[in-house]
Amino acid sequence: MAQFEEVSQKSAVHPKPVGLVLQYGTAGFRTNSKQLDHVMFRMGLLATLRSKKTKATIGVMVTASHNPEEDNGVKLVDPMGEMVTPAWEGYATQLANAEQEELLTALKDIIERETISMAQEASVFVGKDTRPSSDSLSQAVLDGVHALGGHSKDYGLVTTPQLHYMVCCQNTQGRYGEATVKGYYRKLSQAFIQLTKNVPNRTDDQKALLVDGANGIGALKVCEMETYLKNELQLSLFNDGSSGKLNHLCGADYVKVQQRAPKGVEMTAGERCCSYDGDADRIVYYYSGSAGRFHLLDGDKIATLISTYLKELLTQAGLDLQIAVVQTAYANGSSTQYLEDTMKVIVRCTKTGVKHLHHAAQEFDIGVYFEANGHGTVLFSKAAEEKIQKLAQDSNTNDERRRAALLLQNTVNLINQTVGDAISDMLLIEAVLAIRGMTVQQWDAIYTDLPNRQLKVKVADRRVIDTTDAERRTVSPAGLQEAIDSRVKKYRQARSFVRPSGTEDVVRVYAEADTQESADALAHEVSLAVY
Ligand code: NG1
Ligand code: ZN
Repeated sequence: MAQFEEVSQKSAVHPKPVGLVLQYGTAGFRTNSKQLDHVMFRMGLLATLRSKKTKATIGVMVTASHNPEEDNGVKLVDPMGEMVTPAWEGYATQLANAEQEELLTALKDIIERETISMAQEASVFVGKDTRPSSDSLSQAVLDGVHALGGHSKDYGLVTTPQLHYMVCCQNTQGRYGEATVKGYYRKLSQAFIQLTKNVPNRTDDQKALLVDGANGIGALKVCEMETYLKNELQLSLFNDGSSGKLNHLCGADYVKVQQRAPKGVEMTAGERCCSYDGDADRIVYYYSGSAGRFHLLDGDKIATLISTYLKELLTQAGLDLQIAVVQTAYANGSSTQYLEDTMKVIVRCTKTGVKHLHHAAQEFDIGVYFEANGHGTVLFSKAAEEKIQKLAQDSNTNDERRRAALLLQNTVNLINQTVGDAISDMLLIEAVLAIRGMTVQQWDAIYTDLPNRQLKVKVADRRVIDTTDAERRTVSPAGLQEAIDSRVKKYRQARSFVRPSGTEDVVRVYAEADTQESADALAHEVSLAVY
């Protein structure tokens, strides 16, 4: 077929280095950008097949998120803006690893297994982050799409959540919003302005927020959005990409893992600050307390703030909707305890990786999910959205209930339900703080984090570690879990686990305990047990 001839010809321009094997992991393919040209071309092919199969628009995002600037990566986005299914992750791995002469066979194998009609039209949206390598790599994706006769729309520089949003808008015929970057700004800023407009006496200080853009795409996009916010939020942007290197000594991952302020942010005591990661799908907050002590408000604190706010509104609105918070093993023990014991909300723990959290959150009327690293969002079931909307429009209801329903309605509009979104989350957090009249210190004081430490350990083969119970325990190699247990026993309020990373060639170690010294010592001892 002519189509396959074109694939053959074009794939020769994007050759695969012989013997190179890559895995579609937690966040798609991710490695040094020099190894990715063939993968990008092939993901263009695969996205086109996925589009034919689903008869919907598929997204391809070129980014390596918080990884160093030299890396890059690619992730496919399914029709409703979610991650692709496990079977297709498998196809992605097969296709990426097929040697040059096996490519057509691998492609035809997928077509056959999925009974794809090649006559079906295909549409693929492509986006990229600000890495120098992203230009040519996104071009390789487009080459792949065109080689199989697919239609493409190149959004160019967008955040990962913006691309997810575009895909969802497109596939819901505009019901979710308009599939343009401007449409995204308009929807979110209108919801934010509606939410904050009746907050009495918001001072300039309360409207001020310091933003660390990680020298990435988020910096660029939040600048574009600022005019839409009509001074209701006054942002001071640092690490805007004009001089510093992407994610270098800055960004959400650096701040979370190092538990310190990013380079380049001039913060004075008590000022609210936040950091995005390299593709703006994560956010963490922080401030400098008395005596310059650094206070971090991570994904767990964000989930707590948002779920407390939503629960209060549901009570005021008299809506009987079930709310749950979904976390991973990395959630601070104090947050889980607070949510379950004080807030009395359902808490679920899933494996690391947004797709797991997202799926678990879909099981509830309202599912708030956040990874401790600041990746998360809120999902509303269709029925929940309808109930909220109905009440908001019901002129017979009393003022308090109606007010709560209107707040809930605008909250729904402010949230990017397709995936964690630093810009949308930031606006939501700012709105919640304003509505509840809370300072960042009061938010921080909701509960006190247990001191914790995260370490990375390089091992010969990280895949020998197998885990269970949402990655909180290891089942192999033999003896490792017992070794961890015996070390944990020595400390108070302690917990520790290890798991192979899905995005880096390392084993991650997490430990928490009653003091920082104990958490550090425990993490260190457990890393030694991993070798
Ligand atoms: P890995 O490398 O599998 O730990 C990291 C994050 C995940 C997720 C992915 C994708 C931690 C401990 N892990 O995964 O939560 O965000 O990257 O970006 O933060
Ligand atoms: Zn990211």
